[in-house]
Amino acid sequence: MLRLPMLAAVLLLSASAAQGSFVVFEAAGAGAAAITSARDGFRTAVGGGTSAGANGSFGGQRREINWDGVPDTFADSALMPGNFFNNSSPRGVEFSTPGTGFLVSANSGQSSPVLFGFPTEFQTFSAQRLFTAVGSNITDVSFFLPGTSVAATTSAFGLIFVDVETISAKVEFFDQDGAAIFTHDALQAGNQGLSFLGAVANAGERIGRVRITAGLNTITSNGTLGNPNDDVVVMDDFLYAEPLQVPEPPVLLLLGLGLLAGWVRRGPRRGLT
Ligand SMILES: [Ca+2]
Ligand SMILES: [Ca+2]
Ligand SMILES: [Ca+2]
Repeated sequence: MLRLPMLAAVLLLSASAAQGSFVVFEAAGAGAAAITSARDGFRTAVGGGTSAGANGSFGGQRREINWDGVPDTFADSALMPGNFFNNSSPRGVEFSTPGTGFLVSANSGQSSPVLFGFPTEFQTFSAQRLFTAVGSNITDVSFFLPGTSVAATTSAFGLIFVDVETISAKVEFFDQDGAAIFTHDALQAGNQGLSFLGAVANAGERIGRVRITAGLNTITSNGTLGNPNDDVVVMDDFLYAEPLQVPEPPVLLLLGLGLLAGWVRRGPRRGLT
């Protein structure tokens, strides 16, 4: 009599595992103090030391990007190449967008105004630079074995949004086959506020791509929005677990598939006549 309920329970467990199972860390408020403990909780869950080593690696468990070390030559008004943080500074991520590129905000003293030209809308979590896609609210993050073109996955991703004033910012995770495994909206922080949103896999899920939606508006250039009405949102620090190589199929399995393919082409062996 127990078999059917047990089977149902097993099926339910399988279904929830297929949806992905992530621990969420989130907070929002007027300034850095409001989100630091959520950021620190995410850091602790991922692991790693307290100060970054070479290429932003925290003991091989975590990497972070705060944009602040991007050189002036790749900052506003110049675009930052989408592969900067895999080629120039090998942290194992590359960015793409349906827009026209990526902008890292200017430091004071550069010819472009700081904070993308919106000093009453934005602030930094880590001074001085912020990050945005240009002409789009979408940033896709793909993972690589740092410094190579070898596809990788991660187990955790988090970031800081700036100026989330409506339900207008979110992250979506996809596995290495492109299946959606997680989505979560960022908390609202009010004008010029900061929102932290991070999620850590707790059942072995691997993230092959992260899609970040930052606001309903876009930045088209310093001081210029896509439209005068919708909520504009930009980004500061990215944090993620060390990208690891996607495992190759086992050699024996490949060998078996090769033999099977040969058998299908030739048909079963019928002797030597
Ligand atoms: Ca920064
Ligand atoms: Ca605002
Ligand atoms: Ca806003």
